[in-house]
Amino acid sequence: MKEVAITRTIIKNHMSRLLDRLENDVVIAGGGPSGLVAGFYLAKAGKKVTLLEKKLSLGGGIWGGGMGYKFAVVEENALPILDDFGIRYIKDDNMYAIDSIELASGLIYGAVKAGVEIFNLTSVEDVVVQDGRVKGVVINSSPIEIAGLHVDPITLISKITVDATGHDLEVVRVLARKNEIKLLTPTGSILGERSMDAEEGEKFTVENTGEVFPGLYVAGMAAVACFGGPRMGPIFGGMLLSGKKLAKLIMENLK
Ligand code: 48F
Repeated sequence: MKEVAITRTIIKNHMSRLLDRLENDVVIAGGGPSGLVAGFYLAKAGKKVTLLEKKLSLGGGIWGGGMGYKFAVVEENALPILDDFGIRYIKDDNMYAIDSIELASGLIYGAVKAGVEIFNLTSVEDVVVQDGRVKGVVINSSPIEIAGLHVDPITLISKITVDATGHDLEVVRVLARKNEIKLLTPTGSILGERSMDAEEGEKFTVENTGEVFPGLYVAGMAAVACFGGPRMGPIFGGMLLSGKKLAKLIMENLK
């Protein structure tokens, strides 16, 4: 029967992809701009990268531009990244405007084509910690999590784990809550996001992209929330540059 063939094809393909990703070079939590860009460059460099997104669709905060007006903005320093993805932009004043639909879909498609294995509807709810190091993620199905069902999670192992979960900083938060540890921040704790300052926020994001605990890195708004920087609204250059810097740092670490 055709119905059996359809179901078998779906289950077989999904399971073979998932089984291939039980051990990874890099696992990225969060499919916003910083996570997608980091995954793209790491996969292009030949690393085995798995990206987990808790929602149905990826792209994080890109889709709505600013207050639902569908344009995102970058400055000149982010253009080489857009060029690598083949995403178009329009020069406007000293800014570059990008249709947020093209930005989100272009980053997602670029990451997939580069070889990032993406699982949506998958929530990172905890990390694996052994010998003072993060060694992977604990995951569950988002619908199970949303329903609040008591169903145990499963784990994926990785040499490097990335928190790219945006403003909520979900991975670092659970690590800090459950373990008596000091983060590699100035106070050893999470410093929290500050109010808007677009210029400073962009710089801060890139500068603070990096390792926050052995085996665990932060990028994008997660880096801002972790290290106590200002938010920056719908300017996205810092997010893209953060993803690219993260890929470089991880490549050096994995050598
Ligand atoms: O929020 P998000 O787009 O993060 P980002 O890459 O970019 C921030 C900008 O979009 C914007 C901004 C620009 O100036 O301020 O906000 O830092 O994407 C984060 C993604 O992570 C997912 C979430 O659904 C979103 O798509 N996410 C959050 N928590 C989890 C998660 C989790 N526990 N497991 C998996 N995915």
